[in-house]
Amino acid sequence: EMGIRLYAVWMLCAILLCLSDWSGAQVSYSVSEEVDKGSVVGNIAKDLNIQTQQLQERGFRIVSAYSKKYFEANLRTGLLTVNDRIDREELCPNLPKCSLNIEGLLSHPMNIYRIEVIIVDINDNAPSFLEQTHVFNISESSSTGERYPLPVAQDADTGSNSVKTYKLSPNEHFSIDVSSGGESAFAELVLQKALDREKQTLPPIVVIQILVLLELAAYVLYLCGPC
Ligand SMILES: [Ca+2]
Ligand SMILES: [Ca+2]
Ligand SMILES: [Ca+2]
Repeated sequence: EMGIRLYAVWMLCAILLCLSDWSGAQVSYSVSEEVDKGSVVGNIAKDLNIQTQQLQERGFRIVSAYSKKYFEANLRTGLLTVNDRIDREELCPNLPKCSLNIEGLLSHPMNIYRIEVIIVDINDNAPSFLEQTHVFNISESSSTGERYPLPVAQDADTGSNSVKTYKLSPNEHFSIDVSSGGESAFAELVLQKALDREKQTLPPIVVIQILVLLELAAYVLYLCGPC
């Protein structure tokens, strides 16, 4: 009975040791998303202080809970390399930060190393509007200074790679007021010159181009009388 109790205490200690080991990664790397297979992430042998000979002899391997094998360890060189496509937008949609957590295992005796790889965003998605055309119904009696919120453009990237600004092609009737706060930017059209439907000088359809992060998206603005 004493033996069982001692064993239980020993197991508890082992579990606690294991858990305390789990609290943080021993090594943290960062790599850009979408890099080629074979790109070097870091030197695990050097950073975990393991001799490359030990990697081979004790059968070092990378394990993770992910369905894809994103990384591979070269037991001869000690280098951790990219093994599969890493798409930040797929892994961490709508999240400002993204990282992959993997473990390195050594046998005889068993050692577990926690490795964190931070995935750095690249600008690989163009901003776009969900709708191709947006119709504003603006009365010709609308006074100057009136504001019309534009739909928000979407961009799967994060931070400075996401929607930053909107631009309007030069026209006499509208200006654009952009407010960019935090992760996204919003824009409003501001009526600068009253619309007069009867005047021949004004075309029935005014095309307004909105530039989103240097990408042009054509918007059509239909003008109508009191509607
Ligand atoms: Ca991507
Ligand atoms: Ca991206
Ligand atoms: Ca982008």
